[in-house]
Parts: sequence; C-alpha cells; structure tokens
Amino acid sequence: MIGKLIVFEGVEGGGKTTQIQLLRNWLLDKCQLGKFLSKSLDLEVVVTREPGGTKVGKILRELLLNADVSGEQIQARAELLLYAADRAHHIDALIKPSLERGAIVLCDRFIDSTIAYQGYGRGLDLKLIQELNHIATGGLTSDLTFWLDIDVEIGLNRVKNRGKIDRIEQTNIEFHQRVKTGYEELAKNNSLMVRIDAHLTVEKIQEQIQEIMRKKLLEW
Ligand code: Z5A
Repeated sequence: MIGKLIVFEGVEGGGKTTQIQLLRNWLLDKCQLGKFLSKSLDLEVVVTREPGGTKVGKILRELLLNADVSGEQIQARAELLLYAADRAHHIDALIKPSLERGAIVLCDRFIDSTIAYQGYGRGLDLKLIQELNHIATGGLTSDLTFWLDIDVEIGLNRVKNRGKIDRIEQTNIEFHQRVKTGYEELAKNNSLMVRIDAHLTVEKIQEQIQEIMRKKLLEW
C-alpha cells in the first residue's frame, strides 16, 4: 500500500482530535484490518496536526494561537503567511517522508482550514490563498477529508467546557459562522470531502468513519 493522507476538518469542537485517536487505534488493530483485507499488514499510522505538527511548527502554533503580543493583533496577511510557513515545513519535514514510507497520515486540519478561516473568516482573497496553499504543499492534496460538521455554538461550547480558549476561539460568533460557510462551499466542489454529522455521539461518528475507511482501504 502506498501512503495516504487523510485530513480532518471543521469548525472548533467538532471532535476531530477525538476521532483521529479512535481511528488511529482502529487502524493499528491489525486483526480488524486483516478481516477485510484478508492479509496481515505492517501498517504505520502517523498522527499530526496543523499548525504544530513539527518542532518548528510548535513554535509557530504558540505564536499563532497563544502568544501574548501585548495587545498588538497579528494582522490577517501575516497570520496567513505563518500558517503557510508551518505547512511548508510540515510537508517537507514530516508528511512527505511519512507518505514515502507508505504510512497512513492522519492530519488534524490542512489546506481547507486556510480557505475557511483566512478566506471566508478573515475575508482574504481566495485566489491568493489557493496559490499560497499550492506553494506551501508543492501540490500535495489529501486522499480523503472528513469534514466534521457541527453547529458553531455547540462546537464552541464544547471547547469552552474543556477549559482555556485560544485567540481564534475568542473571535466573535459571526467569524465562526463564516468559517462554517467556507466548509459548506468547499464540500460542494470536492468529492473527496465527506461530511459527517458531528452532533452524533462519539461512537456513532467513529462507526461512520470506519465504514468509509473500510471501503477506501479496499479501493486503494
Ligand atoms: N487555523 C487557521 O486559522 N488556519 C489554518 O490554516 C489552520 C488552522 C491549519 C487550530 O486550533 C486553530 O488554527 C483553529 C483554526 C486555526 N482555530 N482555533 N482555535 P486547534 O487545533 O487547537 O483547534 P481545533 O482544530 O479547532 O481543535 P479543537 O478545538 O480541539 O476541537 P476538535 O479537535 O474538533 O474537538 P475535540 O478536541 O476532539 O473535542 C472537543 C471537546 O468536545 C472535548 O471535550 C471532547 O471530549 C468533546 N467531544 C468530542 N466529540 C464529541 C461528541 N461527539 N459529542 C460530545 N462531545 C464531544
């Protein structure tokens, strides 16, 4: 099997991190996997995220989400470039080498986040973002994207109940609504983006993800 990039997207609190961990465990359960592939597999699963999937990325993540810049706002274009820098490094340092080894890479957020947050959310030019995404990825796209679609307020409440919230989570509700619209638009034009109703229970969502993965693994 050649490596595959599987991305999880959506507004805050949709359960991406939770579902990625469950999917990782399921994929690594070779008995489970062997059942429908009828062979034993030495499978490598890499879990990563944007921003912050590498050591350099962790520094950029801190700057983007939590840095105390004494009341000075990171400006929208600068924010866009910082996400692109994180991605360019992430691709070359971690994602590409993992895919070349044949790993399944589960990535929490990727290029669609930039279109949804910086494009629809912040209102930056979508064409510019697409060009920048292309430069950052070198043309690499996901093999499958799970879009965990949730009502913005429900998602934000889940995150708030968890504790401290970051800079973007503190942004007004209209911003998050625009981000959600961004995902809705993206899904219309991408057959590799699968919408999952993230209001369901953790278990139900994982069942749906596994069902899709079963089919995809056979197809790949
Ligand atoms: N960003 C950007 O602007 N541009 C870009 O290009 C990129 C990113 C790449 C990353 O933050 C931020 O960067 C993000 C976009 C921006 N905005 N913010 N803030 P992050 O990685 O820290 O945040 P996140 O990606 O939104 O993750 P999250 O807030 O941790 O949410 P999640 O991963 O989707 O959910 P979770 O951690 O699995 O679950 C959240 C809580 O809900 C937790 O208490 C769970 O136990 C609970 N949960 C999960 N599933 C369920 C279900 N099904 N029912 C009930 N409760 C549930």
